Amino acid sequence: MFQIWFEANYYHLTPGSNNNDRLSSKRNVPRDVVVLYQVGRGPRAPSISPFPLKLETFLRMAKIPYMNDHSSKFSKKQKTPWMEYNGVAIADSQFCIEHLKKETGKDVNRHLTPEQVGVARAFQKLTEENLYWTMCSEMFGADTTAVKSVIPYRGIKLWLLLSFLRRALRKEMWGHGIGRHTPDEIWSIAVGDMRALSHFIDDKAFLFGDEPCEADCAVFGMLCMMIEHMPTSRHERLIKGELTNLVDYCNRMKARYWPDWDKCILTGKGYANDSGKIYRFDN
Ligand SMILES: N[C@@H](CCC(=O)N[C@@H](CS)C(=O)NCC(=O)O)C(=O)O
Repeated sequence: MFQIWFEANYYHLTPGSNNNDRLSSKRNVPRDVVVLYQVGRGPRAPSISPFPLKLETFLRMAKIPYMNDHSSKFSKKQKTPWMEYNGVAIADSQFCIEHLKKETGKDVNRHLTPEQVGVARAFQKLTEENLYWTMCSEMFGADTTAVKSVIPYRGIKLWLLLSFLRRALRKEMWGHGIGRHTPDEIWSIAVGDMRALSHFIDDKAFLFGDEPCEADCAVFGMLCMMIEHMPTSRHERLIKGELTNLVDYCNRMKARYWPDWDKCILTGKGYANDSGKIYRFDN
């Protein structure tokens, strides 16, 4: 979440009226292969942001071939991630998923009842539109240990970046509304959300039993940030200390969709920059 805004604002954003202006290259992308534009890999999880990790996990779950573009180029909405599919650019992880479902006919929610689809959406929104902001507040609050553990800079560069991100984040959190609460109130929201997830998952393998669904991608992406990229934070301590079924849940998702996890994280054994490598999970 840091490098992102910095790079977006200082290096990569160019005015453009539609996403297609942003399609990077004349490179040959085979038909039906997604190009996933995201920031570089993270030190302990395959992304430093929950949303690219959600989308990449969905591509694996739905067995849609893809390649990454780690150039950190942002979408026309000035966010990451976004994707290119058969020459069309789509911004926002969820709109990417909706577009791919329509184009490919793949549905990873087939096994859910309409009631479960409703509950899945509610938990996804709790995670992405509420819990996420409590994480931003925690990372850019008084204790910056977590954010420093993922920023690759030191000294003045680190200070400048942190100051810039803090200012940008404060504005966004105020606009969202969460930034108008006290730190204790924000923490109480975070605890309520994390406990709700933990209670709902309980001892199930995934959100709705033995078969994962689309919302699992979003929940997994967010929980991985707390577990891997927020060291010493209250979020990490609560999950690892008390809500340990959430750690087990992430480990199951990892085992199922990320057998190459170590190769996709900067500190992993065998890490390799995979920009342009085509992933196929169709067997
Ligand atoms: N709804 C979007 C959210 C994406 C998002 O918020 N990405 C963050 C990175 S964690 C971002 O790009 N923030 C830049 C900004 O808000 O300026 C999605 O699902 O793709």
